[in-house]
Amino acid sequence: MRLKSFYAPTMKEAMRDVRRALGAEAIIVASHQEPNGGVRVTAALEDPAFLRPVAQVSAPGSRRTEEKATGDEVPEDLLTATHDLVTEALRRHRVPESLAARLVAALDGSEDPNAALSAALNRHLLFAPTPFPDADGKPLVLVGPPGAGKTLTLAKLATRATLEKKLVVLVTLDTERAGGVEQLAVFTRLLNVTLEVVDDAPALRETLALHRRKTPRALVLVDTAGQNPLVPEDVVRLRPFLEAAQGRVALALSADVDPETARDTARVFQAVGADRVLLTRTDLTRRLGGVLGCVDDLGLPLCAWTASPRVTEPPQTLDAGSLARRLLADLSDTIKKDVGKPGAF
Ligand SMILES: Nc1nc2c(ncn2[C@@H]2O[C@H](COP(=O)(O)OP(=O)(O)OP(=O)(O)O)[C@@H](O)[C@H]2O)c(=O)[nH]1
Ligand SMILES: [Mg+2]
Repeated sequence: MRLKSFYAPTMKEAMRDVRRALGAEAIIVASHQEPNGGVRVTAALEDPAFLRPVAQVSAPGSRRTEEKATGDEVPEDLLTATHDLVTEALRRHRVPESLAARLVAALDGSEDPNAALSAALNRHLLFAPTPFPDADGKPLVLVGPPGAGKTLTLAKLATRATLEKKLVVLVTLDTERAGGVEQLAVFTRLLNVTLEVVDDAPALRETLALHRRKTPRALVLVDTAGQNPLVPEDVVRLRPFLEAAQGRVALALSADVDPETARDTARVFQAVGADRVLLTRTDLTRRLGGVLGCVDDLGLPLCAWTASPRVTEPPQTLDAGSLARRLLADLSDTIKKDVGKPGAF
């Protein structure tokens, strides 16, 4: 995607210039009232050919963008446009001001907004390798509040691994809640995967040791009962299980919770050993700012995300590049609906 800013005394004239220079396909990315009373419109086009020299579009005397032939030099207005686009994307996602300001300040001047935002995210947020167990042979334990998506995420991982003809062992500690075991049993029956139901930490240790001996190459996925983060004594009950598992402990954090709830939740689970965040339910919100502010505050790395209730759609790696693409893609999706309605900005 290429970006360009246009200045004109009125919105109508700026839009006319955009259409003249970039054609009807242009996507309006942002518009701002300038302090001098003019208007600045940032527009984008998927086709990089729009930087071809075109006829003069500025009226004499107005502060408008001059079109520029393609060349090595990055046009000044493209840099401004990247800055505008990222700022707008972060604003729409309600990224907390302090994090947004640091990200914008870290934009490296790349004319590609994805690359620029990705570099800035890499600088200011932490990303861990996915805890998918085939990465290092350790079990993956998912912890989190009720309904965060732990069981579905593990079922997704088991489904993908089974399709790849890998051996999978699912262990559930969710024995108290009515239907907790049955929910996983349905998946494991369908997938023909071993399900171990474990009540206490010594049993977990023995079960895992047994599988390490019997099926050392199996992916071991451990589901836990949802714990209320507002009752820290409940969350602390996880500790002996996590010590027994000696695995990777990821917090399943639902992206569609408010920022304070995300922070309260992550803090409590981090205290018992969760060392990375797997974002769930990301398709249920347009605002990732709350969870991004939370991982920023707590210094917790992000590792993966889910974006579908379907068990056949596996979690994806969440790194700076994929996060930048999501933040900016959401912007262009909403903007496409608003094209031709500059007042919407
Ligand atoms: N749309 C969507 N729904 C999801 C996603 N992840 C989980 N869900 C839904 O969220 C609900 C809760 O998911 P579960 O996997 O049962 O959550 P849990 O963390 O195991 O919950 P407890 O066992 O009660 O602690 C279910 O309706 C899932 O289908 C996701 O990425 N997108
Ligand atoms: Mg569950």
